Amino acid sequence: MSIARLTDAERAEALAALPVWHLREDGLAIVRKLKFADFNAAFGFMTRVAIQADKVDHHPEWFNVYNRVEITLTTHDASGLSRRDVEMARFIDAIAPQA
Ligand code: HBI
Repeated sequence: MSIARLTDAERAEALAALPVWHLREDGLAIVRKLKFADFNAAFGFMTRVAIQADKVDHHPEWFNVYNRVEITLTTHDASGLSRRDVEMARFIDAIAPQA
């Protein structure tokens, strides 16, 4: 399914509203690093994200070791960032433990 890549202005606006995410050096993805109480909490979080990802057909690229999770969001079909990444980041921020 084709989806529009965010313009530079849209990307800057989106990032301003996602302060705990940073833009990957190539500008094509956003990244957030999270730390949980333990592995059980981290994997429970990942399970909730996985269910949402499948529901909206938009899947993160992520890394987990013990209580740490690193999430990268990009839209393969847009070869960069799309509104689907912003929507998934907002979902993640809503369920992540508050720092
Ligand atoms: N997930 N992050 C991400 N980016 C995509 O472009 C994407 C996806 N999940 C499924 C999906 N696209 C489908 O629309 C097919 O293109 C695989």
